[in-house]
Amino acid sequence: MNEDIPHFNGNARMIDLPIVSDPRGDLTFMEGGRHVPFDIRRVYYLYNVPVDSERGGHAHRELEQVIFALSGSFRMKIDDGTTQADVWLRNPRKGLYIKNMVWREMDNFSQGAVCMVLASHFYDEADYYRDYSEFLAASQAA
Ligand code: T46
Repeated sequence: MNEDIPHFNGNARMIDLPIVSDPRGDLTFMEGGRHVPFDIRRVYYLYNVPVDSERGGHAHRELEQVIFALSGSFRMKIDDGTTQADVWLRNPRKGLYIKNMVWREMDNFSQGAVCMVLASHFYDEADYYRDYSEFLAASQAA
């Protein structure tokens, strides 16, 4: 069952994926437009991340994403300009859906953590807010 992040009004929520388990191990799958609420245009992953690394520190004008810890764990700090929350990702079948206009920061990577991201658009640097005050002004004007 998918669960809302309190007070995020659908701008962020957890997505639970199916699991098929048998004595050979577990299998999880995701389908664009079904488990993931957009057509998947891009997949990327972060790995070999030093445990003291901090990533993110931006928001997106249009991009929607679902973020998974395929292995290990890390913290996502999310902020839609009004509400802030900390979400720990550590289960490969539970992804964090983040709509556009949500600032995110990532830290507390465990040794060997692998972060996989499904994205609704191709990479476009013009889609990024990398300055928090610019993001905040835009989110409050909306
Ligand atoms: C996000 C978090 C979870 C590309 O060339 N193609 C890509 O698809 C991506 C994602 C990045 N890049 C280039 C752009 C930068 O020169 O790779 C470099 C590092 O990107 P960035 O500093 O944005 O990486 P993170 O880990 O801080 O953020 C990324 C995503 O950009 C972001 O959307 O939500 O992962």
